[in-house]
Amino acid sequence: MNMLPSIPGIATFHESAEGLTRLRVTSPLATAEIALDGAHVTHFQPADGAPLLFLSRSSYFAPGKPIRGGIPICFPWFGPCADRPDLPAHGFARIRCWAAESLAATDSGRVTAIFILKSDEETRALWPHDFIAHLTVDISRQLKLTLEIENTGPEPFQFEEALHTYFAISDVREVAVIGLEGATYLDKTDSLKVRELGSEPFRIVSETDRIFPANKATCVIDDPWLRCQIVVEKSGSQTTVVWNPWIAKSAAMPDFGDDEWPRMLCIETANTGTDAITLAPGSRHAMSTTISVK
Ligand code: TA6
Repeated sequence: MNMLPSIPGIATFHESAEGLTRLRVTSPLATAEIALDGAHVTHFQPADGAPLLFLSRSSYFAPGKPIRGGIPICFPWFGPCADRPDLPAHGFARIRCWAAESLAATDSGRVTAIFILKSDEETRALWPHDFIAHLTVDISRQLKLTLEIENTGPEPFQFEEALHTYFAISDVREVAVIGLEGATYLDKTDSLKVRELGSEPFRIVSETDRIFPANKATCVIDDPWLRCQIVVEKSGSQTTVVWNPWIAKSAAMPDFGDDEWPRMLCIETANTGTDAITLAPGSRHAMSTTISVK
């Protein structure tokens, strides 16, 4: 249950029929929406621009169910849990209800919301460590998310994380991804084989699920039909993941329309695998992604 007051006309909390609490931002600079479940940004649209985030029309919107689209938070593991395959994919942060800790707006309409998730008995049963997670959502003509993890326990722990952003595009067969030229990647569609991109901007021509380790590059989605470029900058992140399910995988996902795959592309800001973070007791780690249009 949210206890934070709204900012009338700028940032207001709403309870949905399914029991989800959402923060709706309508500022002169942008509109946005964040579900407290998963501290999940489900919508971002800069003023005089198009929505930048994809959201499946078939997505679940129910407590404990991941939302398909927007910016899911993957923590404390990415993908299946290595030693507990029975546990939810991508960790539990995206299926837990976070609390809104603070909300502020400037005179120019820039809105900053901070959400918090603390370890408890339920999380410790899934992952035996104590932590505090903060997600700061900074909304202006651009969108900046910062995920900060603090180790509040007595022992070091290692975690993976991702801001698993689904971008709204015109047609995945027409866009190019700039910034990863020549980069090494692990191909999840082919037993994690290690491959290298060519010198041309990266185009999607089939199911694509690639992990780029030790990669700090800014990525740009060049969308000729929308006549825009979506810029994805990041800090505190060594892994980039690029994903499009294409035809067969889309048909296998109950919370994703069979015909939706052309209109989305995930460019994920992450720390996974060999880039996983080890945190000493009392220390913190922050990872940010900044999304803008040029
Ligand atoms: O980031 C790509 C990926 O790991 C894919 O392998 C696919 O599983 C995708 O995430 C979506 O995962 P989800 O658990 O949300 O269906």
